[in-house]
Amino acid sequence: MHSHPTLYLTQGSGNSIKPALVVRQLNRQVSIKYLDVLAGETRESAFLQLNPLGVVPYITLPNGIGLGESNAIAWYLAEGSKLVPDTELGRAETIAWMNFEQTALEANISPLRFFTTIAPELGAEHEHMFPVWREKGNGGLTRLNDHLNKRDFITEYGYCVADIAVFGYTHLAEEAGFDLSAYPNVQQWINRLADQPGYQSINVLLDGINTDDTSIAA
Ligand SMILES: N[C@@H](CCC(=O)N[C@@H](CS)C(=O)NCC(=O)O)C(=O)O
Repeated sequence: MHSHPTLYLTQGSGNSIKPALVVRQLNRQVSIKYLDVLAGETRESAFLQLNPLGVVPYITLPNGIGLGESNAIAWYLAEGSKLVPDTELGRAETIAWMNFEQTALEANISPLRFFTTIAPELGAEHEHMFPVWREKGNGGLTRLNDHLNKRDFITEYGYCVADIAVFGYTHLAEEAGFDLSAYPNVQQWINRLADQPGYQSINVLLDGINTDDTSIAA
């Protein structure tokens, strides 16, 4: 029986960095377990018993309850901290932008990155979707760039889990072939997030080292 949550992640994932960044920035006590998606570990029965959807990130709590969805997990880990807005509007805006991230950004940037950069050998049967993902992803980035005009962070509240959620795949968009120089407000916001205390880049944050009942804080 663990005394604190176990967070299941995979390396290189813009979804996995969201809860991992919250853990790092707030020094939350969690155990970390990495699963190798390409090796099929997310579809092995031991993990499917925890999360029937067979995807990471996922978190199991000491009471046995599990929670999926990167944005929900990031919010859960940030609850009660300055990373969750303390205004009703700030929290509602956070939900709105988390939904936008999943539908307009992640849904397009993530598969395009996966099938062109991470596992191009699996991409052939999805090639007909590449232009669709590219057009929709550019639409999402245009909307985000407009939103960030004269605005430092996603919500009026300031740096919070909404920024972390939207950052997840947006900062990896060039690995999917998107040209972020066309979105200068997005680029500046990415740099602003990388300047936040406790920030670590994806390869440092998702280092692949399992931790057991210890903080992953350095
Ligand atoms: N909407 C989910 C997406 C989770 C997801 O698709 N995770 C991928 C890695 S980024 C995965 O675990 N894939 C493994 C598989 O499909 O077997 C979230 O935001 O957490």
